[in-house]
Amino acid sequence: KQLGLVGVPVSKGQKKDGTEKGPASLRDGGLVERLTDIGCDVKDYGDADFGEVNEDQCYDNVKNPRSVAQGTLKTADMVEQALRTEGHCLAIGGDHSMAIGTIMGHARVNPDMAVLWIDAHADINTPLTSDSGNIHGMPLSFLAKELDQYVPHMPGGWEDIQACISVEQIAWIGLRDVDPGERKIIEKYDMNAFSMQEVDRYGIREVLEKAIKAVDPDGDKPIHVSFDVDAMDPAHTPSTGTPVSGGLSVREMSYIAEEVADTGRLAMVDVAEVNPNLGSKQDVDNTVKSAIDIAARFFGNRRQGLCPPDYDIP
Ligand code: DIR
Ligand code: MN
Ligand code: MN
Ligand code: MN
Repeated sequence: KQLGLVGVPVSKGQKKDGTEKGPASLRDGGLVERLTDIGCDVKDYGDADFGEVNEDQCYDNVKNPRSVAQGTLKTADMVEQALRTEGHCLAIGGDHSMAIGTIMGHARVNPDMAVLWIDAHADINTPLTSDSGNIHGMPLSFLAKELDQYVPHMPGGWEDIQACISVEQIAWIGLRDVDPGERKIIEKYDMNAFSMQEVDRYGIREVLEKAIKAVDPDGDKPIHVSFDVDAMDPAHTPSTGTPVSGGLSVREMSYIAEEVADTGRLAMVDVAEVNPNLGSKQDVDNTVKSAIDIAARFFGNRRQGLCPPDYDIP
């Protein structure tokens, strides 16, 4: 399978330095080799250039709006090119504000995509509902057309960032830290939100089936997975900025990845919020390993094992 790899070294969508080194930590951890070993033909497009914006005052409560917008536009262009050329794309972040650019770029190619947002957090605060002012908690509010009316028009590149998907195209799995404004939005638009309570009630198999049915009822849509590593339990992904206990296990996350891969419709995956500045060396190694393991499962690595087509029993 041909796969474009795009690094999105953004950290200004939240307050902890380090996520800008996420792409390098995943590459150094052997991501490309792992993907190549399972039969992917990986073309590395390098990192989106987030540069430096000199004057980037807050807009209202929103932190670093210009830096994030400018990197977002570059990310969108690279993702669009990778998808048009390779057909599949893996974007490695970077904090989760990366997904504004990846979904924007993806929407230019597949506007009807189904989005599976796998995260402890809903990331659908608007600049006005957000307490933190961190853009990584807001990406879906910029992407969902229905929310345009609630999103103030910010300066510094945001003019060129247009909502490109509908609330109906989004389903969450793994939620366990949702803000009041986010909950209100989920209820108002009757959105497809599967928290850890649903995972406990139905099990991962039924939750995943319901989530996919919700965003892709006829089974014919290209799928975009936006995977925040904090969706998993901090036991497996400790080096992340906003860990929340009680997350998805390795088995639950592996199951999601294998089943989504099995649909044959996976177009793109984001891996967000790996922060190699946080925790011990062991924590960082575990986080990078978990992220690579799951990324590889989305692109064909299976727990049942793989055998190259030309292999014969010696
Ligand atoms: C919180 C935390 N909802 C916020 N969001 C996080 O800042 O808006 N997203 N951590 O990944
Ligand atoms: Mn997130
Ligand atoms: Mn999160
Ligand atoms: Mn607008």
